[in-house]
Amino acid sequence: MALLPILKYPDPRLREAAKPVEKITPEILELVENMAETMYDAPGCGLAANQVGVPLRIFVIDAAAEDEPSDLKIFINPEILELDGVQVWEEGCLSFPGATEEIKRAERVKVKALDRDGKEFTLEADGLLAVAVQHENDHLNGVLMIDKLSALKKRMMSKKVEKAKAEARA
Ligand code: K1U
Ligand code: ZN
Repeated sequence: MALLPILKYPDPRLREAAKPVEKITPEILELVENMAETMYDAPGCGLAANQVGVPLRIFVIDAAAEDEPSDLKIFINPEILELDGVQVWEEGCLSFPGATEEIKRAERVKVKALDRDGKEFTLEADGLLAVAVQHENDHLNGVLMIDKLSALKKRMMSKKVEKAKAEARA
């Protein structure tokens, strides 16, 4: 297993829409394992393949609370089927180090995807898991949380990211 470098805003590769996985090969399974390891190491509760420079429609999520056992979910070729209600969550993003913002999203989501065995499943989620599914699915479409902010908050977020990147380099 290996840790993968996470692309940081404004890397243009974060804006490219990811392509469907045609076949679940051993290389895809190795990528999924490395993505999970990278997510836990960051730490984060989600990671999309294009955040590690692989433009394929894959994301991983573990939205288990700290006092619960881990619950890794793998989504290959996910499709959001239903969105319902509204919730506001203080979101972070591993591609925006040092910045969080309140983002409005659907309260409940129904999503279908393939698991690591290529078997289709449907998941209905609310709370943090619903937020994470929407956040990661946005990544696969090249959409970032900064796109959902006012012009003023966009500028503030960009500055926070540049500061965090400079601190990480120092
Ligand atoms: O996609 C990403 O950049 C990961 C991101 C996903 C996310 C999930 C839920 C709400 C908003 C965003 C994160 O994991 S942000 C960091 C985070 O949620 C976290 C940080 C430390 C410990 C546990 C979770
Ligand atoms: Zn993100």
